[in-house]
This record gives sequence, structure tokens and C-alpha cells, in this order.
Amino acid sequence: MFARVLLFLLFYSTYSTAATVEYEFEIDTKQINITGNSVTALAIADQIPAPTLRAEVGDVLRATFHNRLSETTSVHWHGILLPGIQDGVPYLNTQPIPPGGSHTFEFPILHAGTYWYHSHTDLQIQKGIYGALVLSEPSEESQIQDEVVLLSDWIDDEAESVLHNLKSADDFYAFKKDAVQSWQGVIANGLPAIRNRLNGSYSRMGPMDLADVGYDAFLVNGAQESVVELQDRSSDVIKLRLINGSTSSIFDVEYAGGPMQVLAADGLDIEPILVQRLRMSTAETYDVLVPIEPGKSFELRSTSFDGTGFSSLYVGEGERVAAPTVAAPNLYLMSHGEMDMDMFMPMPEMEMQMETEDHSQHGIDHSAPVIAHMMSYEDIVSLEDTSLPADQEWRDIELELTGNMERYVWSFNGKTASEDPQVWIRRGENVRFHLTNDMMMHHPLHLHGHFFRVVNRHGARSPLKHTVNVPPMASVIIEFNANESADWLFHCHNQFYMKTGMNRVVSYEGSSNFTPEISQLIQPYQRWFNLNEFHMMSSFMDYEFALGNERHEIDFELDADLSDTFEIHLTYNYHINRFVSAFAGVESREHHHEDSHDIAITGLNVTLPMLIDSEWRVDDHGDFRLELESEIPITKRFGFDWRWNTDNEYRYGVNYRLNNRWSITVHTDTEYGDGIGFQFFY
Ligand SMILES: [Cu+2]
Repeated sequence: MFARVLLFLLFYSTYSTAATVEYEFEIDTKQINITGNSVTALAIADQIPAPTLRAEVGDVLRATFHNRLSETTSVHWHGILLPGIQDGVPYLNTQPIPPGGSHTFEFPILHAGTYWYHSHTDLQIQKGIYGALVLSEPSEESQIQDEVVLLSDWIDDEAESVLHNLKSADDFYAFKKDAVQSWQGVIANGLPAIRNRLNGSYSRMGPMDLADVGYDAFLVNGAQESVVELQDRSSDVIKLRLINGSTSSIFDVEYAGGPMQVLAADGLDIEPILVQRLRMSTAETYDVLVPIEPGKSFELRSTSFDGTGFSSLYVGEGERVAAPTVAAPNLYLMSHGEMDMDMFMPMPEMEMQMETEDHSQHGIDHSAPVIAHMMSYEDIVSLEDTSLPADQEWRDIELELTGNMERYVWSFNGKTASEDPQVWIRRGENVRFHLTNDMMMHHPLHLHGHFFRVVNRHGARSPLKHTVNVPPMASVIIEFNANESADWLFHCHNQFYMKTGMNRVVSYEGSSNFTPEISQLIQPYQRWFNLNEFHMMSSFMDYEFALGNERHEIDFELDADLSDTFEIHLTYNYHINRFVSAFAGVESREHHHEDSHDIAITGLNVTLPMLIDSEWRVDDHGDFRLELESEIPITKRFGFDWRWNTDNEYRYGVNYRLNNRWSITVHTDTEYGDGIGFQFFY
């Protein structure tokens, strides 16, 4: 009875205090200086991150944005349930905000939790358009201080040129990050590393790296180092609302003051768990309680999981206590099939944790085991039964997470969004996505407008989330109640994977508004990329040009010496899959006035085991030729490359890399002889 009265009061108070919470902001450029260079970023209300928006369940949030940029923009509300038209995906749900234009979002707040909002246009998240969204229950009044911790990644380069660089060379940033996977490194790591490399190459997988972009900095609340000042409260803990608002980073988060008690995942409360080091994938949120101590300043360190850097948040003022340094992973010893599993603290450490004094009613329960490093979702337990309605039909959808690292094209089931834009579901179904990652990169996948169950060993109490990471070579099952209508995006939240094809529109039969015209409009603004590579040698020059999208590519190659020999190729290539492309074109050549011809050519390019590129071609005289080539990184800077064909023509030589783009090269060639010079690409 008492509970019922309380419930009534709660409801009544919700009802009576319901308000319209209004925000009004401008979106404009902003000069910022993270690395020592002043660069132009994008900001909401002149702030990076954008202001934290707060509202209570039962409120109506009304937010107006004025676009002062010279490009369109948009605002998406990540992780919350709201009417589709307010979801903010340009063209699909909400019209983009044109330059000089404005847009007002207005929607009721249906549930509490930690969420965020960000641009869904191009790569604008990378330039600063993201902020926290904190929703609370109206009755919530806490003695515990509550702080937003918004993690992100920063690079001075234009986001578009980062994408171009990733398209140009699959290891473009490996050099910057000092993560070139050379044979010197393989051998230094002994037999397991050699076996790894040989196995990987044999199955045609390039050397493993965890992150593609070499960032200049990692940020917490907009800076590499931030401080939370403690308020004068009675509690000996503080609540941190962790948000991974990065563009393409995954963080390992650790607190210097002891294990964190994780209270909520992706905004929803879970059975509290103690975690020493918490892996946060792109776009996830976690609420944690951490202990505080007067006179101490504990570090919360968020390390990019490729080990290239971290941000530091100091909680409290006083004697600084650093969090441990997370050792950079040894990529040579990481096998392609390695699974990420949660690791528990060994017993002695657990006992140590248990010895610490017991905390007050708001404190942290130290009798529970501590997860040393939480990397999967197996230990997350929902507070309630999350089973889907038993009387609904099931629909199973297989989505393989596929891609081509070399060409930097990402897809589901081998098809980019432009080739296969839609997944169909029906209202009133239980929809189950079987997500299988065939690749060696992590894919944090996000479904708009729904919470889904991440099926784990806790069965009926599998947790609900809006973003789920699928690690390399792993499978994850998610399922949700199809209780919405129209169209919602499902995509990889790594913005570079998303913008190169890894997204789908989930459409409800009968209410979808998705048309081929909209499909065209929501495609990435840039689908065609060009690559130019020059060899300027003492004995010859070679120029290669490629212009390609996900599937089609025009290739041009000219090599010539300074007198009487040249060769020109012009071909059209159709990329069938990651390993095979078909081509047709022309070759024109003149060799020392003797051997000259103009021929039509056609054939296949096939990536062979050991990562050898092969070209199988016939010409219009019926002559067959097989050409093989590959590149072998000997050290970080030295590389060896070779090509040979069945006409017994060959070229081989060594390169010394000066930086990402420039190398000094020494080569010998059957047609042109020996030479020394430069190699350059852009
Ligand atoms: Cu998002």
C-alpha cells in the first residue's frame, strides 16, 4: 500500500513538475589549439564539447540550433527513444540544417540516463560537434556529486584529409604511430610472432593494428588534462558519467583510487559491478561510482587501446595519484583470432580490495569480485528480465561485418550502403541480428531509436544497449522488439567505417519513407577518391593514378625513360571482392624502337596467399601473361619491393621511408636499368 502511494506521489510529482526545457545554440567555426597549432574546428555555442543538456523524465526538450557554418549540419540524439522525425539523421529522419538556417527539435523525455548528441553530417564529430545529454528521474535528489566525463579524439588535419589518407595507404598512420609491422619487429618477437605473421599472410590478412588513425591527442571534456573540483558533500564517492564521444577510438579507462563501480551501461541501470579497467567502445556510455578522498586528486586515465596516448581527468584537488600506465599492446603477438574476454582479479588482489574500509550507504560494496579488465559484455546483468514478448514472431537477419582494409571500403555482407541500403523488418516482430566480424578491426555498431538486448550468459537478464562492439573474428547476437515505425539507421559508429559504407537503413514494412532519392542523398558526400603516386628515378619515371569508389576504379600508369622507351596502361577495374578484381583496358608501349605495340588487355587481379598481388591477363593477340608483385617491410623505414612477369620482365629495389609520403628508392628494372630517386604519393 505504501509503495502504491509512493508510486502515485512520484507520478503526481512527475506530472506536476513536467516542464519544457529550452535550449538555443549557434553552430559555428571555432579556432582551437590542442597541439600548439591553431586550427579551425566546429563548435556548438562556441564550446567543444558542446554544452551538457539536462532534462527530467516527463519534460519536453526543445532545442533550437542556428547553423552559422558554410556547410549543412545536423544534430542526432544518441541512444534515446524519441519520435523518428526528431532523430536527426539528415534526409532520412530530419531535414539537414542548411547554412544560415535553423532547426528546432522538440520531443518528450521518456527515460533517464547518460547519453550524448552529435552531428550526423559528414565527419563533423571529428571537428567538435558533440556534447553530453543527461536525463534524470524527477525524484532524483542525491548526496552524490555527479559529473560528465566526455572522452574524444583529436587530430589537427582536416577530417576529410584523414579519410583520404586512409584511402591512400592502409598503413598511412602506422608510420606516425610508430606501429609499422616490420619483419625486424616480427623476428625480434620470436617464434609466436613469426607464426602469426605467416598465418596472417597465408590467409591474406595484412598485419594487425587496432586503430587506423594516428591521433594527435585524446581529450577529456575538451582537454588532454581536466580537473573535477569536489563539492562540499557528505558522500565519499562521486558519480562519473563516462561518454565515449570519439570519432573512431576505443578507450581503456582506469581510476587511480581503486575499482570503479559500474552502475549503468548505455544509460540504463545494471547490477552494479566492480571494474578495475573498463573498455569503452566508440559511442558507449557508462555511469560509474568512484571513491574520493580529501586532500587527494585521483587520476581517471582513458588510454586509447592501441596505446598511442591517453587523457587524464583529476578528481579532487590535492596530492595527485596517477593511474597505472597501460602498456601498449604488442601487435606482433596479437593473433587474428584472439577473443576479448573479461579478466578477473586474482584472489590476493581481491582480498586487498575487501580490506579497504566499508563505505557508507552510498558507497561501494567491496565484497564483490573485481573485474580486472572488462572487455566484453558477459558480466553485465540487467536489473530486470529483458526477454522479448513471447507471443511475437522472430525474424533473423545475418549481418557479416566485412571490409577491405587496403582500399578502405567497409560493408555489411560484402556490400556498402549504396549497394544494399536497406534491411526490412515488420512491426510486432522480435528481430534478431546475427553479427559476425570477419575482419581484424573492431566495429562498434549502433542502432537508432531502439534498445537491443546483447545476448550474453545471463539469459533473460541480458543487458539492453544502444551500441555494441563486435571484436575481430567474433560473433555477437543482438535482438530487439520491433515496436517503432518508418526508418532507423544501423551503422558502425567508427565514423570512418560508417562513411565508407558500413551502414544500413532498418525499415518497417508499410511505414518506410525510404526512397532511391533519399538513398542518394544520405550517401557519403564523397565516394570517389583519387590516388597519385610518383617514382622519379635517375633512369626512369613512373606515374600511377587511380580514381575509384567502392566498386569501380580507373587506373592509369605511365612509365618512361628519358629517350626512347615508354609504357602506358589505362584500365577499368571492377572489384568483385576483397581479393579479386576484373579489368579491361589498353596498353601502349615502345621499347628502344624495337618492340612496340598497342594492344587491348583484359584479365583478373588476384591477391594470393602471402599477400602477393597477381595479374592474370590476355591481350588481343591471345598472348597470356602472369605478373606477380609484393612489398615487404623490413624495418620501420626500409622496405623491399619486387615485380616479375612471365615475359621475364622484372623490377626490384629498396625504399627508405622519409615520412608518410616520401621515400628514397634504389631500383633495377629490365627495361630501364638501375636507378636512384624518390617515391611520393598523395
Ligand atoms: Cu551516435
